[in-house]
Amino acid sequence: MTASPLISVVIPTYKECLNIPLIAQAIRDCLSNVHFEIIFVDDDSQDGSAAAVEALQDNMPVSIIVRTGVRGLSTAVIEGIVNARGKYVVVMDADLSHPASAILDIIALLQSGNADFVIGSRYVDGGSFDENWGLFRLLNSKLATWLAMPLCHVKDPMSGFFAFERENMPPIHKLSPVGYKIGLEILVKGEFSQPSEVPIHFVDRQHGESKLDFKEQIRYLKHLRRLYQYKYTTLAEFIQFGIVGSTGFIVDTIVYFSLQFLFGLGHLNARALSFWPAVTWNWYFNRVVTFTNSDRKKKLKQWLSFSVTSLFGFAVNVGSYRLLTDFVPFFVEHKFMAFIVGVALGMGFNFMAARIFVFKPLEDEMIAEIDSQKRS
Ligand SMILES: Nc1nc2c(ncn2[C@@H]2O[C@H](COP(=O)(O)OP(=O)(O)O)[C@@H](O)[C@H]2O)c(=O)[nH]1
Ligand SMILES: [Mg+2]
Repeated sequence: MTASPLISVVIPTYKECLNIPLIAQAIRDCLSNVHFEIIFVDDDSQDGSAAAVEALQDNMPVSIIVRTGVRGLSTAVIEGIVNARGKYVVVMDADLSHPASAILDIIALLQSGNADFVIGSRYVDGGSFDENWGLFRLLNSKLATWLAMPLCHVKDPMSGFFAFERENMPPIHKLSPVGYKIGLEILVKGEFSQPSEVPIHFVDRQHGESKLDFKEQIRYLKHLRRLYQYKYTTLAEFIQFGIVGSTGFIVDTIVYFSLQFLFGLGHLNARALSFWPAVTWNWYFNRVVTFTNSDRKKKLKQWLSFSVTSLFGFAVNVGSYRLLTDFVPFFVEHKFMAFIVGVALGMGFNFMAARIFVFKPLEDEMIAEIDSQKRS
């Protein structure tokens, strides 16, 4: 086996046979003095991509992995990285949108020790993209970028052009990319502390079609949710718990009034009964939305323990209201403030009890496994 290359360029491809020789040649021209390899990872395009790579093999160190029966940019990139041998891995698109001429700048930045993850970026000073981006495409890209900002401190986290030292690749079992943005996934889960960006001019593709469609954008939102859940677990859960709780409050209110006005129940009975549909609603949506990364307990048992903790939470809510309005002069005057404090305390109690007793968190490995089962 020959010595390991300095740089492995990983290129996911799907129906890019026209672009393959062009991108390979561009990389070779730019890396003429460097030991490199190019790994194409193709999802069985059947358009002559494999033959196009073979035709190049006499002239340069290129290889192609053809995956059959699977599709997906992110998993293709992971597969390429797993098979890479270089000290540094560069991931880029095949469609010539990413300039090969930036690779050496990117590697130099990694070698300087001033960065541990480098992005070829459209949005830093000196970066740009083709003029003909319509307003919608621009807004779309900006919004998507903006949503990812709190996860990582870079201007172009959506870029598909990025590089890092191969030994810093996060463990595969931690990765659960649901869509296109494998760079963002690696950046967040690899816990890189010095991400940095090199400006590039992003060129629109000349050959072939973009595979980024509306479905991919929805997947991106799901992916973001998971990354937030990963990075800011408790805060993300608390916010979702709050949203679920507010919708549960609406259910509670509707049932409370319906029982009285449609079924003629007294207000105390209505109050006691409306608690149950509301608590069931909250349990269900906390199970499928808020605490998706939790122990998959049997439904009935979990519903019961959720109901019990919610009853305690309700007691905390009403009990604190009672205490404040009986004993604290400020709240005697401002009863609605006591009501708010009671709701907040009850919700805080409910959240902690739900987290600790009802929806126990799973290990990262288990979460990744469940994600991959869902995907397959
Ligand atoms: N292996 C593989 N590559 C893909 C897949 N989807 C897209 N790609 C490649 O990933 C890169 C980026 O895709 P592209 O369609 O250009 O997305 P865009 O640049 O966001 O419009 C290109 O090199 C594509 O050929 C896929 O399902 N599998
Ligand atoms: Mg592209």
